[in-house]
Amino acid sequence: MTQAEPAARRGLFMTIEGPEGAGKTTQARLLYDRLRPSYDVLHTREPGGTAIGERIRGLLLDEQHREMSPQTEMLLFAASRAQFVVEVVEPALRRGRIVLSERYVDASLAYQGYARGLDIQVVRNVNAVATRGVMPDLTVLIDIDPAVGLERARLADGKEGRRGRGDRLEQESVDFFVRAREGFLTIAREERDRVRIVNGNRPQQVVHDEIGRLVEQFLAGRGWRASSSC
Ligand code: Z5A
Repeated sequence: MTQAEPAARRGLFMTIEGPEGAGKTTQARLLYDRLRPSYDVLHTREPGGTAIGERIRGLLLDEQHREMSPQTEMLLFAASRAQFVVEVVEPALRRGRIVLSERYVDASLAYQGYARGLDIQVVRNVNAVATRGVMPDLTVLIDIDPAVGLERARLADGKEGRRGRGDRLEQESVDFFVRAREGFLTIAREERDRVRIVNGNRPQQVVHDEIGRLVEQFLAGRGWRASSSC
């Protein structure tokens, strides 16, 4: 008779959020490089490379879709997220991996809820359906003055010719991004155990040192020891 395999420990789900140009991609890469020698980490960002999610993202960001209603926008982000959860997040968590994602439900609460003006509870409910209740164990919110973030993103676009004059969302007014930032800060105040705020208005390495320490303390608190998991 063969003995049953011990069940793999469920992984950990971490997200990085913040306004446009806050440094999410920069910090996610640095954090991934710091963790991966000792942990089995998946670095991803919505829509996570799913074929369906990529098609939806194209619809969402197409600057010609100016007539898109706020409800359509919310539902499309949620639909993309539903596929991301099923194809990317849940399989990795089942395998005991650490999932590090740039953006998730908080982005919809901040942008479609607080900035666009949709009812926050409706956005929560729609996303509860989309994610089947899969929420991050830890969220790092990189906070930054939206004007600084937008300028950084504009300079990055200029250097790399990445996004031309900006996608549909990037063409919103500064007020829109100010409301989104307030939304992120409100979520952080309401969910202090999950969401940790890091000041993104400092040099990259300083921001990284703080995030790295914070995440390592979190992992140790959950019983994840370096090199014990891979
Ligand atoms: N959106 C939504 O409305 N609802 C949703 O549910 C979701 C998203 C998921 C695309 O999101 C749009 O969709 C976005 C939110 C909305 N709307 N807008 N606008 P996205 O996540 O794909 O893209 P993003 O938020 O626009 O990310 P980003 O512009 O790529 O920014 P970032 O990742 O935070 O920053 P970065 O790429 O790491 O850095 C930007 C530049 O700043 C780059 O040149 C860096 O070298 C530089 N940088 C980074 N850190 C620093 C520091 N510390 N100092 C100086 N310079 C720095």
